Amino acid sequence: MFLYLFKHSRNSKKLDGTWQAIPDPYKEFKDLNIYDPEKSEEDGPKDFDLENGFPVQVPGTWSEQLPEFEYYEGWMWYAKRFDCGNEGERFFLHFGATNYKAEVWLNGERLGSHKGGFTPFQFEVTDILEDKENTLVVLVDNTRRKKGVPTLQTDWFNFGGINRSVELISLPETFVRNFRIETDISEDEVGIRSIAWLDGPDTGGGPILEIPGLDVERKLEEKGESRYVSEFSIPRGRVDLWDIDFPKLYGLKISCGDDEVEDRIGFRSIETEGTDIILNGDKVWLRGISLHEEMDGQGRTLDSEDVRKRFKQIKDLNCNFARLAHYPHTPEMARKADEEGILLWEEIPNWQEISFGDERVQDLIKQQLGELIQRDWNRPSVVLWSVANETDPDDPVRNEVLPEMVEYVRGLDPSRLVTAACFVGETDQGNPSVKDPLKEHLDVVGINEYYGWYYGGSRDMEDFVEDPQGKPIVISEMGGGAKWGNHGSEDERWTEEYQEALYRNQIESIRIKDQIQGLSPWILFDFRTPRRMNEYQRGYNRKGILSPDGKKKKSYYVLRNFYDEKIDREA
Ligand code: GCB
Repeated sequence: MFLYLFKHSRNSKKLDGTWQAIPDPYKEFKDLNIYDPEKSEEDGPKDFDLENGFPVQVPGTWSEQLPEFEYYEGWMWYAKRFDCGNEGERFFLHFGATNYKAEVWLNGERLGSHKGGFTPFQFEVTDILEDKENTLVVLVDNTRRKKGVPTLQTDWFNFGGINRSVELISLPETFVRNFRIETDISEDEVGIRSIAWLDGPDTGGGPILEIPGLDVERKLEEKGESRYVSEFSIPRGRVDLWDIDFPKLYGLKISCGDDEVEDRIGFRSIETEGTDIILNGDKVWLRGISLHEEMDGQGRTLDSEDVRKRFKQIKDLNCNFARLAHYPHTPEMARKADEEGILLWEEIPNWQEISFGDERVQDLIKQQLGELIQRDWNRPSVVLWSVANETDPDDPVRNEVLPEMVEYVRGLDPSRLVTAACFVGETDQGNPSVKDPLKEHLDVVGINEYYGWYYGGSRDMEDFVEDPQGKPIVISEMGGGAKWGNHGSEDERWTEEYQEALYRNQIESIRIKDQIQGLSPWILFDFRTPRRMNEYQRGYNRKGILSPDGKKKKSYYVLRNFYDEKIDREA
């Protein structure tokens, strides 16, 4: 099993800042022959000079920083010089996210490559790293691929670049590679199972887990293959559970020899019971919103202030839930959600026309699921892993592969619920229903429905056929487009009034359905996409209830009032 190197709280040096970037649209340079430190101008003119490329900021996207390369999809060579400047016995280069493919060289040696634009990856560089003047070269390729995840078509902008930080992590020879905390909560006690994985030569002693707020100090016992485990329980009355109204976090430390990691964790249970979703033993209705990871003018590079702004928008809307669509967002989102008491749905870009029959694509799906899950599996806010969005329920290959992915997720993390965003189906009588056979394999069924926008009327969900024996349903998308400031009648598409009426009617139709246990409309704010170019869109999907710069459309208030009422009823 691939094991993500836990990065939070580590001794690391950020390699962010200005890098050199050189576009290579003809894919001329292969295997780093673009970079020849020995070559000088006397050997002839240099057409590509990595010492002197376009200056770009990392983290960041060239699509926003180099106007002449806004829509460019292809190869971009990145280079950065750095001194090590850190003490340590082992060193790793950590990339938060590079879209889509990255191939990496340090001091002329190829470290490897990684596919997938939103998940982290790492290379050990202990034997290659110099104290001074290291040259790091990254070939970033954001070419869309038929056999990629996502595939050729998406409804979001293909921001190319090194979109999250690059860091040099220094570690002792043996270190804690990752850990997972699982909880089992009963009336009398909170059972805690902690697993830690070590990397490096056996130093004799196992890792020690400390949770000072609960007076816990436990030595983990070796279970083979560098895996260490401890199981114990604490009287229920001594533990404050993590909950949406009281997101209690406890400091945690795992140490082993010279290594130590710190985190803040929460104890909570999440399960389903019939058609209900149950958090810490109580039914919870998911008052949610979907969102992309995007900031106007910055692509998908968010700093902590941006994350704070997003959560303010989410909280102001009276949400207790957010769907982080359609790919893994920065890990800071889940850390903030932990603090704010917002439940999260996380997913990978397994979106629409994926080539499910291809084994390499299946491996890519698993790889991205693994990278996301091992990154965020200690976040109490994350309650749902989603395996796919709007894939074809009539494709027999898909119907074999996706259940395997569901099981793969459960194998990696047995403590959370598994979902997928399915297309809404229809009964033979033409009533909305869930027909996707994948529902049998999921814990919670997400359905995307666009009644009143792409088809049907905005009240059609009134006829939704419920299955009292079925599973909880969350409407994972519904909505329609409106340009902020464009006013007219309720019948005129693209007006705020049309969108407002659509929200009102949709909400009236689903609020009376017992099986529907949550809603995350599409979407919090308008986002960039090259597929939407009409006079109201001009490169933006306008289904946001906020404009890209946060101005509220009329639909915003409809949703906020609905959630407000829901809270009142719960109280
Ligand atoms: C969907 C997709 C989402 C699109 C949205 C739309 O069903 O899941 O990625 O952006 O519809 O606006 O059409």
